[in-house]
Amino acid sequence: VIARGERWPERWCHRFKSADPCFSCASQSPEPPTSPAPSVYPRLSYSARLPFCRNSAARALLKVVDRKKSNLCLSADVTTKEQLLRLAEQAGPHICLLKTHMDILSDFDATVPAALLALSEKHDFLLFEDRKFADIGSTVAAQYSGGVYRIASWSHIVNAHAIAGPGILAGLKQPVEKQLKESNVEGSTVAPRGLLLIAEMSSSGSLATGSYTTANLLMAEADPEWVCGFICQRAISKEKGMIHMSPGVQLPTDEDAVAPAAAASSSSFPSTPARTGTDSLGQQYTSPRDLLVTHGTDIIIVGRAIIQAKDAAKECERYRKAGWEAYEESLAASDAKK
Ligand code: S5P
Repeated sequence: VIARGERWPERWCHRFKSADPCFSCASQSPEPPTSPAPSVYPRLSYSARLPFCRNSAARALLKVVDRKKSNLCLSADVTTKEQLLRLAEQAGPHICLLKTHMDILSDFDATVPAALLALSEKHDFLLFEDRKFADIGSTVAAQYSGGVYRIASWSHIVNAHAIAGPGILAGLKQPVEKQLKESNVEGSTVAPRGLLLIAEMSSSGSLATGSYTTANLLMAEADPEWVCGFICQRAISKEKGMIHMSPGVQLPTDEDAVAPAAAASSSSFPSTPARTGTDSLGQQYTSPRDLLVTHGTDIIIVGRAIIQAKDAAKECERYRKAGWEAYEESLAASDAKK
């Protein structure tokens, strides 16, 4: 991790076309690129990207995605442990990743992570606590490892806003390094752990744009063993080991109403996805196809569209299928360009 004021290696600063390759120079660049890595085609299959993953959670996730033919992350935003575990059981066979907000459970206790871990093994998916850390390094280290939730002890993936600077990455890494050290002593293996940086948001008026998004990209690529990817609305990194995960996803309820979107016709991704809907609080929705084919992302994150459906398992399968078809189409579009 590169501390504030330290020099960035030149290879990153070339993106800014800056003569002085330092982080503060990068963040004050007068004309920050709005699309940091616009050309992600050619696309590689999930399995072909495995050797490029330097983070353990990225590797574990791509293996699950490939095994289950699912790039669907379910956002299990429910408020009781009973609802959460029932949903995880129903959705389990269809998803690669279960995203939680533990702090919205009204009856959280230590049995919840244990039960989720058991379901994650039973159905072969990973866990992602959507904690959105955003404080200085020493505070996030304590929040990640301790408190009521003890997130580091069970969640394979967590996410953070890079707003506080590179110290947040270093702080979150501390508990993981401690687990690693202890496992070396005891000879046990350590479960995969990885961090996603929130480089862009799905909500209307989000401030995570332009040079802020670019700074996220630089911080992530400076520590690929710890950072497994991004929360974003389009592919922003050319690093094949980095995973792009996109929330704000909804399919039309009437499948026949799906409009045929334009095929990915150029090697650059438009900077804004085509919005298919909103909620009353600024959330914006996009189709899986727009995210995967047109904008080059890898994982779709779906919440209320599934959890409020009459039959959550059936709706999960519909989203899994749509996400997988979009992935296959993105590979075909990539092959067509060769
Ligand atoms: O930019 C973001 C980042 C995240 S992690 N936009 C989001 O919506 N999220 C999360 O994804 C959000 O906290 C919620 O848990 C989920 C989207 O839920 P939905 O019901 O709108 O699909």
